[in-house]
Amino acid sequence: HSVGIIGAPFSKGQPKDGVECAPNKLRAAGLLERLQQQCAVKDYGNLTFENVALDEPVKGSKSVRTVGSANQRLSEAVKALKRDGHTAVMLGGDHSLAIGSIHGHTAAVGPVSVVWVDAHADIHTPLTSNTGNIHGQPMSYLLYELQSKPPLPNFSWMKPCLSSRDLVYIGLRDVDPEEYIMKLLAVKAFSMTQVDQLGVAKVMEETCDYLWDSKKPIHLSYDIDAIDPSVTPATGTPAVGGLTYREGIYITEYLCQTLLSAVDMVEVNPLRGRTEDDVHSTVSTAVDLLLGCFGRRREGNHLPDYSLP
Ligand code: DIR
Ligand code: MN
Ligand code: MN
Ligand code: MN
Repeated sequence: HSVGIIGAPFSKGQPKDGVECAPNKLRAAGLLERLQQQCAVKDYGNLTFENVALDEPVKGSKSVRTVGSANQRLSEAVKALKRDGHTAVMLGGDHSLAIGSIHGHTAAVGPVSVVWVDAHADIHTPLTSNTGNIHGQPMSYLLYELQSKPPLPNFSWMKPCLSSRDLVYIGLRDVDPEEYIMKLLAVKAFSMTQVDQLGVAKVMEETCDYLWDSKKPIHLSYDIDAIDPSVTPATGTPAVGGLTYREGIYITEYLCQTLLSAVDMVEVNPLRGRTEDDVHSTVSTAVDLLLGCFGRRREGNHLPDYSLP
């Protein structure tokens, strides 16, 4: 199988500059060369996005038209990449891009399951959001059960495409009171408390048991802030008490053996680290997580012994 990479240098789903630099930073860290040692890779390059003038807040949410337009382009790009037969890798950019990525994935292959690895639930609606940042809202745009009405400008191209039954959260620890809607919808969620109770191996076993019933292709949406900020500090909204490097990698190694069909890597912000080391640690962890999704084994990637000389 082969991987198709699309860069989405976009930051308007949140207020901090720098997250748009991540796609090129991840490439500069050798992502493509290292992935090519594991599988075929096609780089689709970076998308360019329209800058919408006069994008006044809508019901308190910021840059709605800009985010809507960017996600329309991303959705088309992911759809085309999936139709070319690749596993999709979307390099963000902020997490509002999951709207277009998951929508485009679904448009190409039909309904998917989503594993959302994040400190945050990102399920605010424009009406409940206290920040107005759309990167805290993408799940509410995607879920059938939360179809937001009235419609938002530049979002008429999309329809909700995900059932709450087909979503699993891992790594939650900074969920706002208004996001209780996930409880009403009975969304499967492994907060850091469950990761502590069960261990990451059991969490992944239960995640895949839960999703396996429907056998849908899996979309992994990986927010780098799921990992503990001692490892990945260069991100816009770090939250203490996160996944260790090893837990984070284990999630990718496990999903690699499933019907993994698309991966988002989002919220890496090279301008948020205090030191070069902060940035390096964050970027190289993001690269390692992507390698883990596509076959990198910590035990080493050995040839089967019958092919040894
Ligand atoms: C925060 C979301 N709850 C908000 N923060 C996120 O703005 O609504 N950080 N998603 O990654
Ligand atoms: Mn997120
Ligand atoms: Mn987050
Ligand atoms: Mn919030």
